[in-house]
Amino acid sequence: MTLKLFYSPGACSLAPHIVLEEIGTEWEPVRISLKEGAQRRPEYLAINPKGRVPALATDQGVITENPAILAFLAQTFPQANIAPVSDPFGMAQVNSFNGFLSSSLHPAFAHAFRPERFGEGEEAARAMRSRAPVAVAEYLQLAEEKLGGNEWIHGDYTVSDPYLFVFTGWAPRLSVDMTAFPKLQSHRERMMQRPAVKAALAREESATG
Ligand SMILES: N[C@@H](CCC(=O)N[C@@H](CS)C(=O)NCC(=O)O)C(=O)O
Repeated sequence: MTLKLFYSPGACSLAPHIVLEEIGTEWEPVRISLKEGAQRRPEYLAINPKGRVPALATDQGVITENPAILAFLAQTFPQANIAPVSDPFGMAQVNSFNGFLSSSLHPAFAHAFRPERFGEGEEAARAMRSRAPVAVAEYLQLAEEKLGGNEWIHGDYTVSDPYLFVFTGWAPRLSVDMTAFPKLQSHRERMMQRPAVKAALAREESATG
């Protein structure tokens, strides 16, 4: 299977980036700089007409949307043990949490990062920027409670953990006080110890990776 991940440093594409490192299969990273607006260039729109990262090119075609990419990787590489792929209820839990991240937590950040997408004018933008950290904190509280006394969000390590890691990394950009979420902070520290996380972050931070 030939796999190509289109990612941008620091974006939500970090989740499948880490997962590909966990799997250890051969794959090709393709950097799409959001800073430079590369996601809106015709050559990338031909890959993902939505103009967003991540996109995963496979032998069968392109997959977009984090929850779909993460489930595909877990199911394609069951030996990597990154989701309970043969347990429908367990898999539903993973997809449910990933759906929550993609449809609630991520858009809460988007209201601060890209307010022009949701309302017109400076007043609307100001209102969204001021409300976004409150919504983010509410959603992080739900994740904090779900984590409970476990090391990983579903007990065992799954694709949900790198996906959550993306957003706990973004929270300080909205001045969300992460000391209010000690379990999520420990989760972040555990994630940072993983060789796959170190490798993905090193690639994203390098000028050429
Ligand atoms: N629902 C999509 C969201 C993807 C998304 O919004 N990606 C952001 C980066 S985190 C992006 O590409 N933004 C570029 C833009 O909005 O122009 C997913 O979960 O994959």
